[in-house]
Formats: sequence, C-alpha cells, structure tokens
Amino acid sequence: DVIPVQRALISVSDKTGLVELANALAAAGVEIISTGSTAATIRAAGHDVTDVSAVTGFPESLDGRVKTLHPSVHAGILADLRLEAHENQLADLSIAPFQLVVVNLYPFVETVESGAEPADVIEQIDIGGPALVRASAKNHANVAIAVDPEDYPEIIAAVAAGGSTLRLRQKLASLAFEHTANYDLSVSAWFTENVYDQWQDDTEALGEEILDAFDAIVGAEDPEADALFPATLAIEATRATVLRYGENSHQAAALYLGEGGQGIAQAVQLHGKEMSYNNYVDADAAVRAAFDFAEPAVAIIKHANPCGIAVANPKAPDAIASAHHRAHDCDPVSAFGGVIAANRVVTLGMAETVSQIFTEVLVAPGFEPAAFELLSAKKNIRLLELPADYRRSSLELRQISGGLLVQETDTFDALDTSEWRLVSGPEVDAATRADLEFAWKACRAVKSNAILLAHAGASVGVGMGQVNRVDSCHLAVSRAGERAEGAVAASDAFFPFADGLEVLLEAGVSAVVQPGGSVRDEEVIAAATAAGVSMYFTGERHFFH
Ligand code: 93A
Repeated sequence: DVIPVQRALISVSDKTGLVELANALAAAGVEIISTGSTAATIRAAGHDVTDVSAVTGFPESLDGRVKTLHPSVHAGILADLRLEAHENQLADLSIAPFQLVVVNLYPFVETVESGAEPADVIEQIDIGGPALVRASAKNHANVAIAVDPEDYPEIIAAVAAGGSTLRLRQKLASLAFEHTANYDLSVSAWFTENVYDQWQDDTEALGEEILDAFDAIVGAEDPEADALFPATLAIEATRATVLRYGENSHQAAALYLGEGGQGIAQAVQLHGKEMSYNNYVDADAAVRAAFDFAEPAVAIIKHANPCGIAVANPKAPDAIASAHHRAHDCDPVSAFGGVIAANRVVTLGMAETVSQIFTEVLVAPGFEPAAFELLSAKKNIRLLELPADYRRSSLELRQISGGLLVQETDTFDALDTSEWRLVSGPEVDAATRADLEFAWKACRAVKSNAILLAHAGASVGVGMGQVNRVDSCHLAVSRAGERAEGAVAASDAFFPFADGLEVLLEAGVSAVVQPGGSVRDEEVIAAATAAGVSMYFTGERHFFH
C-alpha cells in the first residue's frame, strides 16, 4: 500500500515551507503542477513547474475563480487505480494521475479579521481548493493530501522513503476533511453575522420609516370617527415595542397598546425569547378561546386555530392540568410548537406536562412558583401573565384596503341554551347536553367553516378554515378517528345541505348542535332523524374569519 509519488499538484495561499517541499520533490524527480503564485514561488526557487493551465488546456480565468476546477485535474485526482477500468479510462483521456496534492485555502478568516469589505471577503471564499482537498481525501487509497505546512516534513520523509503509506494517507485524509469543514463553518458564521445581520439592520431601518407611518395612523384624530365610536374604539394607542418583524421576516411591525386595555397586549412576559408578531396573534386566539369558559379551560392554538380545547370540573383534582392534558390529546401532532392559554393559574401538574412538549407560548393569569421554576428552566418557551382583570375589547377592528371595518366583538357573555330547539331525536341526557354546550362554545374559537367534535369536555376532532362545510366535517372526523363514535358535534353555521351532516352521522356522532336556518333544514333534520341522532338548533351562528 505504499504509493510512490511521481506527480504532485501544489496550490497554496500560505507559502510557509513551500520551497523546502519543492526542493525535496524536485530532488526525488517528482513532476510538479501548480497554480499562479504558487508556481511562481517554486520557479523562483529554481525548479521546473508545469502550469495547471497547461494540464487543463484552459486559462486560469475569472480573476482566478476558475483555476483547477477542470476534469483533467479532478480525474487525475479521483481515479481509483486499483480498478483497471479507471486506469484504462485515464489512459484513453490522456490524463495522468496525481499521487500527492498539497493545498491550503484562501485566507478567509484572516481577510475577515483584517476588516475587509464584504465583497473582498467573498472573493476569499475558496471553491476550487476545497474541491481539490476533498477529492484527494476521498481517494486516499491513491492520493496523499496535505493541507498544513506542519505535515510537509512527514511527506518529504515519505517521498524519500519510496512513497506514502496507507496509514499516512488515511491520517492526512481525516485532517483534510476537518480542515474543509472548519473552513466552511467560518464562512457560514460570517454569513450569519454579517450578511444576515446586515439584512436585519436594513429591515429595522426600514421599520423606522414605517413606524412613523404607523404612529400617524394610530394617532390620527378624526372628529367624525370620534363621534361615531367614542372612547370604546380605543384606537388611540401608544407604541409599546418594535417587533423583530411582522407575519414574515420582510415585514416591519410593532405592538401598540390601546388605552385602558387589559388584554394580551398588556400581558407581562415573565420568561423567554421576545414575543413575535405571530406569537401575539396566536396568544390572543388562545386566550379568546380559553376565556369563553367559566370552568377551568385550556386552548392550544396553531396558526390562529385551536388544535385542542378542553374544560375540567373545577372540583376535579388539579383541574387545569386535566384540561390541558385532554386539550393536548385532541391532536398531539398539531400541538407541537403550539401556543397555549389557560384561564386559571398554571399548576405544577400542568407545568410538568407542558415542559415535555415543545411549546412557543404559555399564557395564563399566573403561575404557581414551582410551575414557574420548572417551566422557566426551558429556554424556548415564552411565559406570559395576563392582567388580572383580563377582558376582551368590546370592538373589533379589521383593516381592508383603504379603510377599516369595525364590529362589536362576538362574545358568549351569557350563553342562553334555553333558546335551543330540539329538531330531531330525543332530548339528550345531562352529560351529552353539557358536551353539546361545550362544543358549541369551543366551536366559536375555530375559523369558519368550523366543525368541532367533543367528548367529556374536550375537543376530539376539529375541522377548521375550509371553504365548504363537508370538508370541515371530513377533517374533524378524520382527526377524531375512532373517537368520533359517540362524540357530539357542533357546527358554527347551518348545514346548507345534508351532505356534511351525513359525514358526521356515518362517523357515529351521538348528537349535533348547529344554528339551523338553511332553506334545506328539512333535509338536514330528516338525515339526523333517520340516523336516530338528536339535533338542536341554536338560532344563532358564530362565524369567525
Ligand atoms: O478561486 S478558486 O476557488 N478556484 C479554483 O479553481 C482554485 N484552485 C485552487 N480557488 C482555487 N484554488 C486556491 O488557490 C487554492 O486553494 C489556493 O489557496 C490558492 C492558490 O492560488 P495561487 O497559487 O494562484 O496563488
């Protein structure tokens, strides 16, 4: 396994030890092929050198960006001469193999440290060099690769002793891959620090201009608007913080606090990385869902939609932990990376479960000290404490191009189920009734078209945001799986046809609540009756877009 050195490729930026190496190779009769300034240094020491361009038949070009990147070079390095086919192909192509490659890379780190301009730093990202190094190291069965002048003496000794041993080539190959890996790490670190941060500074600078515009909008005083929506509008707000970015990283964004607000915007962050725009949106949705219930409740939100909502009997041991546990069980896959809201103080029991699940935000009216201690040991979770007197704004604003839509907030302040009308099947028992009421409330937190299946105070399947109700039914049923059997179902708006309801009936739901009011109510009721399923009309819908 000793390979005599007849032909060597040398391309080095750091010329340390180069002349001594060239002296030894020349003395051993080794043919030296070399690039630009490396060839010049060896020639100046009085030795014959073949320019790499003579081997490739291609000039060193593009300011040296293309020197050794050529098949005549790389085939000479990569040929595995233990294989006859490789040997024959090289001969057919008139390419001579290399047994030794000596390369060190463009001084990238040194250039960065010199304070050079980004364009000059980028020029120092070596492409051809690492390719030579990696090709040689891969083919260490045939080629010795040196990346460090400190290894030259060992190479000189090996050449003089008749060639490199496999052991030496293996050791050099391992050093070579370490060298290129470290080199690329330095390059990527520089990109992160400079290019990426620079880009971020740009977005922030851009943000400043936009923020002035934001301030102007929010502070705008319009007597007519004031007359229409006096204090309740609470649009007068002050900028609390500039967010890292908006919904996407190229959008500037800020958080404004409405006057006298007691909502998610006023929550105190107790722990974790800075809140993002999307975190606020999801935390708001989570709190909105959890606080619709008087009993202990937990909602888990992903992309503004609940992937689990559950309530627990206030008298149950560790009720809030139980609510969380069951909310999580609704759809554990989606709950990964979710935003959780609890409408009670977070207990150690709940914290123990949450700490095992990757969670972006947990917002609650408070945390037991032991719960806080456990959760705050985790770097990635953000912990938010809601104002004690949390309440939703009474008005909702939504911007449309050129204007603003304003509406009263959809609340469940008093859920009057006495208005519900049984339209199919027998009156349900108290437990089923409680589940229907839970499902009806929980369904309101789901983006339309919303179908929510529930059992024992917990959602078991949620179908959200579909453009037709049948698809929402399919989604809810498929998420529930076997749990659809015997569950209750709520629909945020009426079934325009029987088809959606039929999907639920086929899955085995035991009772349904929906607003009613479709021109095809008869058909829908007939389907429920045929299946022997109780159905209630609420007379009121809860679209949520
Ligand atoms: O610009 S490169 O990425 N393109 C190449 O084809 C290439 N071949 C060798 N850099 C390339 N090299 C590097 O040039 C070597 O890694 C070495 O650091 C340097 C030596 O160039 P010279 O001998 O011309 O000074």
